[in-house]
Amino acid sequence: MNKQLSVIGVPMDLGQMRRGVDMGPSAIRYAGMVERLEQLKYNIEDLGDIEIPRPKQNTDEKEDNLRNLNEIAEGSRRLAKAVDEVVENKRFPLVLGGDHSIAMGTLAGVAKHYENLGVIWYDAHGDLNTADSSPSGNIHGMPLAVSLGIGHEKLTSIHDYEPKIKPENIVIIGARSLDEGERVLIEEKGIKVYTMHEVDRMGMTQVVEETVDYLKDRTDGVHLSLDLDGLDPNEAPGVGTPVMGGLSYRESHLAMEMLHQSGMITSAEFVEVNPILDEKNKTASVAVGLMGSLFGESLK
Ligand code: B3U
Ligand code: MN
Ligand code: MN
Repeated sequence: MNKQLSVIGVPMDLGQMRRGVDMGPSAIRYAGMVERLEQLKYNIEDLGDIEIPRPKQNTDEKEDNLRNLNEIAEGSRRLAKAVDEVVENKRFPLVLGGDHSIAMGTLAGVAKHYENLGVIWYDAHGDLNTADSSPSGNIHGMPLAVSLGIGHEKLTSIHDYEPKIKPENIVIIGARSLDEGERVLIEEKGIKVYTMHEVDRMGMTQVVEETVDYLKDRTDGVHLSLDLDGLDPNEAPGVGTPVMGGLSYRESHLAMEMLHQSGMITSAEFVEVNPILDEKNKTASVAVGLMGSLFGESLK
C-alpha cells in the first residue's frame, strides 16, 4: 500500500437533512486518526478541510428534487481538484466526510487517473437514486448513480468529464435499504451487490474474497467508499439514516484487514459520521479503528 497519505476533510451536510455531519472530519481527527496511522509508519499530511459554500436561502427549497444542488456541485468541484492533485503527487487520498454526496467529488478527482477504477461501496444504501427516483431529494442518496453518469448534468459533469466509473467495476457490500429505482438500475446495469442476505449466508470472508477476485483483473485501482451506516446502528449510532440489521464491528474489521492484504486499495473515504447523533464519539472511533485495519494494523 502507498505509505504516503494525504488527508482531506469535507465538512459537507447539504446532501441530507440532519445537521451535524459537517463536524464528521473533526470528530474523526479527534478520535486519534493521525496518531493511529503514524504508528503504522505512514507519512501523513493533513490538507485540512475543503470550504463548502453555504446555501443562499431556505434549505427546504429543492431545485428539481435536488436539495442544495448548486452548493453541492461547487463543493464537489473543489474536492475533486484537491483529490486530483493528491493522486497526481503519487499520494494516497484519504477523504473524511461529511455526508456521502462528497463521493461525487472524490471519485471525480481519483477516476481521472485510472482506465478502470474499481469501487467498493460499503453502505446500507445503494446511493443510486436520481432526482426522479429519489424519495427524499437528498443528494447523498445519489452519488453512485452520478458517478456512473446518471443524474443532473451539474453533478455528472463535475471536474469536466463523465462518466467517472463503469457499472461492472462496482461492488456494493452491506445493502439493506434499496429504493425501487435503485433496484431497477442495479438489474439493468448488472451491478454486483452483496446485500445483508448474502453476507449472512456466505460470511464476510467469502464476500471479500469474491470481491477481490472480481475486481483484481478488471481494475487498475480500487476506491473504498465506506459509509458508517453500513455498520449496525448499535455499533455505529452516529449516522443520519441508521438501518437496523447491519454489518458488525467484527465483520467490518475483517473486511478491512482482508482489503489491506489484497493490496488493491488506492484511495478511500469514510463518510456520514455525525457527532451530534453519536454516543461519546463512538462512531468516529469506529471509523478510526477501521482505518487502522485498512492500513495494516494486526496483532501478529
Ligand atoms: N435511499 C434513500 C435514503 C438514503 C440514501 N442514503 C442514505 N439514506 N444515507 C434516499 O433518500 O435516497
Ligand atoms: Mn451512503
Ligand atoms: Mn448509507
